Amino acid sequence: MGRYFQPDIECMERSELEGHQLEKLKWQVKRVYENVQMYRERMDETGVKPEDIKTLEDISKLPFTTKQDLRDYYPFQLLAVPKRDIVRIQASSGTTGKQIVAGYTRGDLDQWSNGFARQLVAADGDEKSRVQVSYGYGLFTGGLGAHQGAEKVGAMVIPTSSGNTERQIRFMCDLGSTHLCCTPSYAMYLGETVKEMGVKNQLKLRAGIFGAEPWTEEMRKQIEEALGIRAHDVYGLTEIMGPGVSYECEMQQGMHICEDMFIAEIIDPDTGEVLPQGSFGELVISTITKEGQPLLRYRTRDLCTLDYSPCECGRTHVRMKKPAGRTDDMLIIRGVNVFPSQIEEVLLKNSIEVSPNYQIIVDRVNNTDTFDINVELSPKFNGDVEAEKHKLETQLRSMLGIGAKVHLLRPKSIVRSEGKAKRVIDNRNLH
Ligand code: DLL
Repeated sequence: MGRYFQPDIECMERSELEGHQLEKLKWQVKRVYENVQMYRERMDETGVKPEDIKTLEDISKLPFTTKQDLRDYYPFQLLAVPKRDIVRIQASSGTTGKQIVAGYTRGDLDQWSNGFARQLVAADGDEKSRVQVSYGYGLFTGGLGAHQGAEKVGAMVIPTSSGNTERQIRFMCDLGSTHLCCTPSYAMYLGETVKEMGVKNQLKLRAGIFGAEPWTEEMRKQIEEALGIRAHDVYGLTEIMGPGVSYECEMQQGMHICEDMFIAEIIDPDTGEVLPQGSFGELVISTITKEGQPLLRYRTRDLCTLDYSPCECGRTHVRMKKPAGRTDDMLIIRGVNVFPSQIEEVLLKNSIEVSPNYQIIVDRVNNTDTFDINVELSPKFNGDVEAEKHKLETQLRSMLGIGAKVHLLRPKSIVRSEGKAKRVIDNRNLH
């Protein structure tokens, strides 16, 4: 069953995989202790020496790394190699705060390419595939990450980058693109435009590789339907490695983490305590083979669970469930925790009446939080607007445990995204 890019690694016996992880972890801890001042100081403070890492469980003795550390030691102080060995810089700005950078060596780029290549092959890609990369190119890791991974497989890469949507679709038809790589929100927009242009029957697309933002199972169904493809989820982050840290196989039941390169843990985001297998919590990743800017126990802020049960595809690497959101995405509205993905789930269940184009607007009036959701009606809607609004408000209240005001807008009135969608407008800090 299935096709693999690196079967000897992707399907390695777990005992062998864990042996490899321990060996690499020891190697990495020694390197960062010797070469990165921040880690040496933190380990010295807690009295942990590289020799104290004797088993995989000993990883919990090591300090965490946070995004703030990447800001504090910006741009090059976390490098474990001389700067001349860095051949690429990628960066992410985040919506708030200073930007952070990640330096990659030639070896790091090679590993990253392998990660994405595993994804492409798991999505039925090979050297005959035509891979349209509609992630943005540049400091964002999406474009170049997908590009170099697809090249590694030997596919024909079509580097359209994001934007210019009608031209994207013309290329897709003219060049017979078989695989599409972009954010799920852009895939939705492309699907909508394909329909308007009436060219669905000219597409040769088979699969899509979508990530960089949370998306729901309902959204997957809509994208698969609109473009006539199988949609795979891919995960990554600038700090660790772009797309390909984990990737979804043909079973579409969670993303296999490249465990030969990373050790994953789930912790309680409040206490930092490591949680038992199967728990929901914050994903923490240690890069055990990365050369340029290795990170120990990096707190991703992404919330998910890890599934160690065997996957029918034959891959042995653990699967992460779709991240439900981020610790810093979570909105606290009138004291209640709200994740945008919960709202999306409700809207997508009502996809006959409304489209999944929405925006959440939070503000504060007279010391009370206001909570509004703008959502577009579907072009085919011809029911009673007031009744629809009431229905959505009731469903949202039961999902979230808090009331929101729904505003139903005309189709196409919310700006479409070509990269990561901006779903939340929180004006509370402006006051
Ligand atoms: O978004 C890397 C990437 C590019 C991944 C293309 C997949 C495809 P950053 O801009 O640094 O890097 O953002 C990383 O995006 O911590 C998650 O919160 C979120 N994210 C990435 N992939 C997924 C996914 C890229 N499949 C942050 N599902 C991460 C949910 C995702 N969230």
